[in-house]
Amino acid sequence: MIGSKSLNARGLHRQRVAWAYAMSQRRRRALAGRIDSAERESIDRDGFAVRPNALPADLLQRVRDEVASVPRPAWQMRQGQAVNRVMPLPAKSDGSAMAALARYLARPDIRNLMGYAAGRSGHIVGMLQTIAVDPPSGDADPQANLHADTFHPTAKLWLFLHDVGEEDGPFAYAPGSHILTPERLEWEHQQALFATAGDDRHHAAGSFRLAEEDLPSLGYHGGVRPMPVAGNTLVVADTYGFHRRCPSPHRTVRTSLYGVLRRNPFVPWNGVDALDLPVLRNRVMRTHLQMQDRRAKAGKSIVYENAGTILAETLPET
Ligand SMILES: O=C(O)CCC(=O)C(=O)O
Ligand SMILES: [Fe+2]
Repeated sequence: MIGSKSLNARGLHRQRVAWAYAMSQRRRRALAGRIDSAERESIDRDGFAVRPNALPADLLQRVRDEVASVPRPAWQMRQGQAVNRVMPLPAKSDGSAMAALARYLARPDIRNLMGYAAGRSGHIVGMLQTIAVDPPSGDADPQANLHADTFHPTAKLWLFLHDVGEEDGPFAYAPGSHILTPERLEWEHQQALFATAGDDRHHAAGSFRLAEEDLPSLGYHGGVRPMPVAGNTLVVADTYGFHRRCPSPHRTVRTSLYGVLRRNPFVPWNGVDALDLPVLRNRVMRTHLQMQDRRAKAGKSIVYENAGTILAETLPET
């Protein structure tokens, strides 16, 4: 339906975008009093919030030690010269620092902040994520193209475990591009009409790409801001705003606690998420990845390939 040209011509996509945005803004107002006012202003204005020294020092140390020394089940996908590796977090408290990271995502301040950024609170699907980029190993990293993840407010978080410098492929975001301007709405309409015909797979799937120089034509005048960070910095972003990963000019490996909050935007209330139920909580990623293994065994196409039990920062084979 999303790809139906005749419905889109009659304004279906435009309507969906406008309605999802308006409902997200209402749900945000309901959450506004529960988050830090400086972080709220940052999300309202820029579309993201940055919190330094996010983990308590002792937990940070345990997490760093564990990531460097304890192998865990990993899955990965290669996108050109970038390898995106994920490791599910334990669903139950097992005394590990990884289990403590899963609990961190359930903290009310993190849930509310992510809910605010996403325009709807709910269960944050968490994992350890390592991005390894080795420029000679393949084509350009597709995530280095400026894009919006979907057609409505939605949130991601990265808690970077180590410093990420300007030259280390930091996250970058176009400040203010999470705001639905009349120009953006018109652009969404045009994209829906033509995207399915285009040859960019990501674009055709609804994650619309945009050339950096076209930002001003959508009413966004803040450019694209790379976000190099010190280790232990939390970045929460509404990924309806345009963002990308900066290309790494040299080989880089970057590990973070990564969280995704993406919900149906057409429901009036916050919370009420089946994924919060104890039987499902913190199991989404592992279940998804185990299903990938079953598909692989059956010879079906997969996104994430089983990488065995390894250290997060093991360099991928080229
Ligand atoms: O890894 C990054 O810096 C951004 C990747 C991205 O676009 C995403 O995770 O949605
Ligand atoms: Fe993205």
